[in-house]
Amino acid sequence: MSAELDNLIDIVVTGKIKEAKDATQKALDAGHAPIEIVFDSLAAAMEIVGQKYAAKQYFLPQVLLSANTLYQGLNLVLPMLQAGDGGDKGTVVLGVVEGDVHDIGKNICKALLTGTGMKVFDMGKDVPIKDMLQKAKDENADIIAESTLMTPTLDAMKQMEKMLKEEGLKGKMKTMIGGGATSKDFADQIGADAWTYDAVECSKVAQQIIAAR
Ligand code: B12
Repeated sequence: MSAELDNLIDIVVTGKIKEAKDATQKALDAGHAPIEIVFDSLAAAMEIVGQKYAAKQYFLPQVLLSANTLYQGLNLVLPMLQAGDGGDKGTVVLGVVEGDVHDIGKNICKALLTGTGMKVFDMGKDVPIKDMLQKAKDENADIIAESTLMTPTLDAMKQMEKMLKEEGLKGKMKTMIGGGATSKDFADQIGADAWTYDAVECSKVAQQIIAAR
């Protein structure tokens, strides 16, 4: 770790929103790679925030402030990761499922998937499954990638598998799921084609799926 990365963690955890962009720039200037800043500072800070929330040291307003602070830095580094924008190495429809607004992880996945040269249609957050499926059909997507961090919204992912089967698309369009509420076991249980723990693995597994087509 370094003083720049540590400083950025502190800024996000304590919600010093006005300082986040400059601190991110300083970390870049000090030679840290964008991916390092994303995982070792920004995502690491959110983990600390999550622990504080779970321990009731932080409440929703602080969590929201930290998330907004994080975005000041993330918006600077994510474009650097998605240099391959508009590529033709496969098509992905990506979104956070209906009922869930947690979109930080999904946005990191988007940047890394785009960086591999895939065309990524980002449906945003709180997206009805039927809209995601419709978009996947319209764009003839190779992969539908769904994110959720909440247990009550897991059912939407199950619904997606059901709808794909009903429409005869299961297997033709591959599903990838991720986000804190998901697991490999859950993916196996609902019949999703892939699950990964983080965004780096997400882009690797997506490439493997496309290569196997
Ligand atoms: C930040 C945050 C918020 C912010 C979100 C801001 C935003 N724009 O995203 C705000 C303040 C809005 C928020 C609101 C709420 N939150 Co909240 N929040 C968090 C917190 C602290 C951090 C989440 C985060 O951003 N992590 C950092 C990112 C980088 O990690 P990530 O999303 O997991 O993504 C990585 C991987 O999972 C993976 N990945 C992610 N998506 C995908 C997709 C695919 C396809 C793949 C392959 C991989 C993949 O790659 C990513 C990068 O490596 C978590 C705590 C925690 N431990 O997660 C709680 C947490 C998720 N929240 C929780 C709750 C309950 C809520 C609220 C319901 C609270 C309330 N009472 O209103 C609301 C939800 C409202 C709604 N309907 O969605 C709970 C969920 C519990 C559960 N299991 O259901 C958690 C776990 C906190 C807790 N311990 O209780 N929250």
